[in-house]
Amino acid sequence: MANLQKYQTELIEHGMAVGALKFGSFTLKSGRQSPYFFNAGMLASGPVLDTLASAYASTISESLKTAEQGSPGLPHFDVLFGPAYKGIPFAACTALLLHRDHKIDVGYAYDRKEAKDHGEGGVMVGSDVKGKKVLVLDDVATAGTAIRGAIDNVRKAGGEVVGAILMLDRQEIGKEGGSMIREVEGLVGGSGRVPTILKMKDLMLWLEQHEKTEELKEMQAYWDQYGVKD
Ligand code: OMP
Repeated sequence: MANLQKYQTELIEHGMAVGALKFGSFTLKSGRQSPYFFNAGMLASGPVLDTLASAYASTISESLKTAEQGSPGLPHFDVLFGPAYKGIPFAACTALLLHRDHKIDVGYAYDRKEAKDHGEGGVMVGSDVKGKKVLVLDDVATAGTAIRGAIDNVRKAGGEVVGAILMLDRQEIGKEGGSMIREVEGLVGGSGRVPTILKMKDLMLWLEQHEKTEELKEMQAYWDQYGVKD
């Protein structure tokens, strides 16, 4: 079985230490009863933001390299877009680390939840996305509603969405029975265009490696019922 990258293990363990990643019983937006929940809003200190943004930056950098070598991955982009609210600090910090640690220089942008009718006006803030290649950043995707909304907003502002980067792909089947990630990949240009730091299967691998048998059993049962088998 493949091993976890260092930045993946760090995000899992740091996420658990600050209470953002929990195992137990949680009701999701979809109504499903889940044995785990990752609340990215709790990744709210300098050190844990460092862990998260480093993981986003490494995942983006690896995916760009993969594409350069001719395999499915992210194409070159100009602007990293983080939707309000949580996406804003995450995109800003990731843009900074892409520059500092990976020598990848991009702008960053975000939107407002409510349009402003004075000053600069509009809903978009930061680097202009109009006519630019944009990578959309988001935290957790289950059915893909949040990430689809962010993609739409960038398009309305004239940006060309060339990919999306997620913190966690829960790898769940949607209402129509298909894979959410495949659908979102289809929206942004195809295979490899939606890299993720973590997938549900990575969390299961970590539980297995740490002999967390009870949690792993609950995760396996949930996977059997709702996991994407592709
Ligand atoms: P979708 O919009 O269906 O993809 O679900 C993403 C949203 O689910 C997130 O923005 C959260 O509001 C919520 N969520 C989490 O944050 N963490 C989880 O582990 C699971 C969910 C969820 O409710 O599915």
